[in-house]
Amino acid sequence: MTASDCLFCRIVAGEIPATVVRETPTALAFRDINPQASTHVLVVPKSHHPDVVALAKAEPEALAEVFAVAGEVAEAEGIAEGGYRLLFNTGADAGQTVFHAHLHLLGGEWLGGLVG
Ligand code: IU
Repeated sequence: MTASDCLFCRIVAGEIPATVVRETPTALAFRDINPQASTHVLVVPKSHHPDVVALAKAEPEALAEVFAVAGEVAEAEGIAEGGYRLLFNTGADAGQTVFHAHLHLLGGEWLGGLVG
């Protein structure tokens, strides 16, 4: 499933350039163009789902693959031991701007506490 007007579908299709750091048959990891930490990588399922909940319902195995790829990227980036943050913005109030599910992998520095 792809959407011709979806930015991340177009990156997956190779129509828009991105700095790809890992690829599997169902997922793609590439560097965020506006990094919010020393390491900021986005991991997306290759198929189009507007957010992570839709992805979980339609293709739970692809969601598991997204997390597995994030772990592999963290290892490759050398941040696995220090720790990192994985998050999905879901919906406009959370700041989601690209409506193709994507996992943010952030790390390489102290990120602060998210709550409390
Ligand atoms: P959000 O969770 O939807 O807010 O995250 C979208 C991210 O996509 C955001 O961090 C952007 O910097 C990033 N991004 C990108 O990596 N490449 C692009 O061409 C565009 C946005 I547009």
